Amino acid sequence: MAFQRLTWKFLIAGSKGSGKSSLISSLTYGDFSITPTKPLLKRTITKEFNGKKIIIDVLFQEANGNYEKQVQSSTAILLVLDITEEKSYNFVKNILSDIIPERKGPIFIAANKLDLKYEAAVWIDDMEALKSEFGIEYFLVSCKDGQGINEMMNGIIERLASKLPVNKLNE
Ligand SMILES: Nc1nc2c(ncn2[C@@H]2O[C@H](COP(=O)(O)OP(=O)(O)OP(=O)(O)O)[C@@H](O)[C@H]2O)c(=O)[nH]1
Ligand SMILES: [Mg+2]
Repeated sequence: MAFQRLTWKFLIAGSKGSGKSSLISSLTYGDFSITPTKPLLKRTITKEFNGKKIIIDVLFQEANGNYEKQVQSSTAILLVLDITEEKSYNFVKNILSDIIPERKGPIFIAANKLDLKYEAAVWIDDMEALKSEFGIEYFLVSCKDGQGINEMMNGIIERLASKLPVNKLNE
């Protein structure tokens, strides 16, 4: 079968301690407790679309303080918020207000620490409010116990792949 290889870079941004590094580790090592040692970690995903195999190298980069350049060079932005911290929600809301007007590319939200849902300060109604204000899809996840992580990744990949121009898949 013919195949095509693509590279996508995901920028992972969010408030301090929201779980950015943990999410990158969950997605690449399958274990949130391993501290990423490199600035970019890679996970290779193979998918089939319209009878064509595509191999995607997904690079994950944790945002630093001054991430305007990083935003410009990324395929997608994944915003991480800690559902036990209202300020983490506000942080994401502020990023969205800043970058949405300048950016057409896809943005997703990981509402993290779902294992601590009984201590949640942010819940589904808040996430729905963000979704309707900014038109952004969100996923409830826990890096700690792995809930929702694969579903999120599959959802994001499907969404991005559906935007690939069909002629790109037929090259
Ligand atoms: N209970 C729980 N703890 C989590 C989860 N994800 C991350 N943590 C913990 O939250 C803390 C912060 O996680 P990090 O991944 O270091 O967060 P970060 O956003 O990379 O933090 P900075 O790089 O310092 O901004 C650590 O103690 C993690 O173990 C989760 O899903 N559930
Ligand atoms: Mg970190």
